[in-house]
Amino acid sequence: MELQNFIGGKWMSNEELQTIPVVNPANGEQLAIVPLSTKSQVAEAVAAARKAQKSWALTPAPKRADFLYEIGHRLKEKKEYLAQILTKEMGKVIEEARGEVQEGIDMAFYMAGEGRRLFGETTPSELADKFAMSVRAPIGVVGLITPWNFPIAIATWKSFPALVAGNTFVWKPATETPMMAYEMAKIFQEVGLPSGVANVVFGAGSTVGTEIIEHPDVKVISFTGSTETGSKIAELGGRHLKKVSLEMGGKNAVIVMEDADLQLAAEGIIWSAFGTAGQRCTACSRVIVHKDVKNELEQMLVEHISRLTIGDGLDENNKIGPVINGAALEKINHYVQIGKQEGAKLLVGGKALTAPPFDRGYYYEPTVFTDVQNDMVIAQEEIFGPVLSIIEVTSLEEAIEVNNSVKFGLSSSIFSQDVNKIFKAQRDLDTGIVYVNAGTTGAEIHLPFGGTKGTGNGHRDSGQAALDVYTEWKSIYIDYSGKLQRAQIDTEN
Ligand code: UN1
Repeated sequence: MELQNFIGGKWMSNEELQTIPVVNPANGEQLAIVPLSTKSQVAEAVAAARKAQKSWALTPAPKRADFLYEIGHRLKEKKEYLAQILTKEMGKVIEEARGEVQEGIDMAFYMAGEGRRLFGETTPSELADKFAMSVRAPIGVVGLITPWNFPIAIATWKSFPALVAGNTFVWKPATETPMMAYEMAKIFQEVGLPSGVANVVFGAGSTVGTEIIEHPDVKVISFTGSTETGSKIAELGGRHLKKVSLEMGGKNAVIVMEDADLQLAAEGIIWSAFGTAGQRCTACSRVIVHKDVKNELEQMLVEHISRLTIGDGLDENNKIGPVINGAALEKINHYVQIGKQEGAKLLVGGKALTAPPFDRGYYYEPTVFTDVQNDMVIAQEEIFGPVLSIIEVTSLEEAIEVNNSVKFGLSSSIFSQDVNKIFKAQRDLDTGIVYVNAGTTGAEIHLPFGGTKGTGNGHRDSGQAALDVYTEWKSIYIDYSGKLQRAQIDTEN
């Protein structure tokens, strides 16, 4: 299969473009080839998006939303087909792939509903016979740069609010997962989205992304990915005065207090640490546990891990699939070696799986370090793999301090049955998402998604908050007094 750019409603030829293979991380098989676009494809896509934007913005929002309903229905019809492709190109196990496609379906219907809301505000004017209101105005062409770990869900978090608000977009999907973007483009075409409203440009490295960010006709950039790339985008976007929305790394923790339901906590930790092979920005990579229950919790975790089946995600029995590629496997292993050198105690795991049937894919054992000190590298940096660090504390205050001591602030969780501890924790945990008696993953699409500190730059994906990224507030004053009323003239003195 040969993937093609989708620009101005057309499939573009790959002639004169270099192509690279798309590989199944479960077994190294080639799934497709994908073109590496250059500056001129990006320019073409932006031109198409710009040309389409005016009439798209003038299309009534409920009519724009009708396309999203249609897209939602198509996603629903194709759910199993898409989930299979997703598992093949990204590696996550099939039940998670289905769940991810479902996130996209939910987002389609949720944002479609927005077509009949997109609420503005009316407010009294300071002056008589004057009406004041503010409305959400579309911004123009937006650039979307999306990651490989949630190739469809995250794309819908960004593209659907952008569309319903009256913007058009140029989307650069992750190099590793272009097939989901290709399938989305097919759906955009099938539902008859006007030409140029949605454009997909494939690429690798920073060429396409840089071009999108620097192009003067792209007004908003929405990015999810690593903190390293995000900071570069912020700098480049800042230089060109772009509105930039960034969703980046996490070092998410589960806090387990002495009064917690330990079995529930262990299950929550296992799911959020090792689901998606730990490759979620919301993944739990630290357990901050009260000393009184540390040993018991560790035993439960080891027990649970012994039952986790690893392998190709297409096999319904497997709970953990491969990591995305060889470079990711090496990076994970590198952190594990650092952990050992730093003196953390390896409780379980610690190796890549290289014997058959794992030898052709990229598999890493679920790994747990204990007796981790908070200043160790493995306790501070994002590993983005199935590696968990256990840190012991003696009070809730200490647990919160440890949680907040990292440079990220995406998700956190507390297991406790004490209502006072729970309320204090939800207030003081410095993350954009807080869970009580649940793991750190599983954010729902109708709530704001994002984090504090190094995780983001104040914007949010999902929920109503996403509309703030893709709209500009416009304040409108209508004077119906029939005379010139001079505002802010102080006549009393
Ligand atoms: C991500 O890892 O970037 O909350 C997104 C969750 C999912 C989304 C994760 N709904 O874990």
